[in-house]
Amino acid sequence: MRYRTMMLFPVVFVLAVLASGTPAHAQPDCPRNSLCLYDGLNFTGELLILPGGEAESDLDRRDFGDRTSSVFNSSTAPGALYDDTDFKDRKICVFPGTGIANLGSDAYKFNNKASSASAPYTPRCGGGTPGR
Ligand SMILES: [Ca+2]
Repeated sequence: MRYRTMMLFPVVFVLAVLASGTPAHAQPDCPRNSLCLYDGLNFTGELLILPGGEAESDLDRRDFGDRTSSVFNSSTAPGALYDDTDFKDRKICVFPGTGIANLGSDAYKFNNKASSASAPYTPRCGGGTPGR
């Protein structure tokens, strides 16, 4: 077992180097399998992490109500933001491996509006505006 682990290490190392080699559009600071909400544009500012499977029906509880300006989904399942608490009103879907750098853009008009959010692996994102 020990031998096998040592053989895998160089592969993991190479992948890590490749993943960090994207200077043009820096990868958002977001752990794997999470929906990451940022107070600032372009994945900056204060960060709220919702790990896969988690949902928050009232972002005020995490001091993050009406603050989200950008969002990134590092998981393999859709996540979503909602205009109202309890996953109600307008919904912005954030598809796997994508982010929205400016929720205030004309395409979304959703800056500082999210009041609840469902993280990846919740079945709440059947439609809505795709993330990009
Ligand atoms: Ca904000």
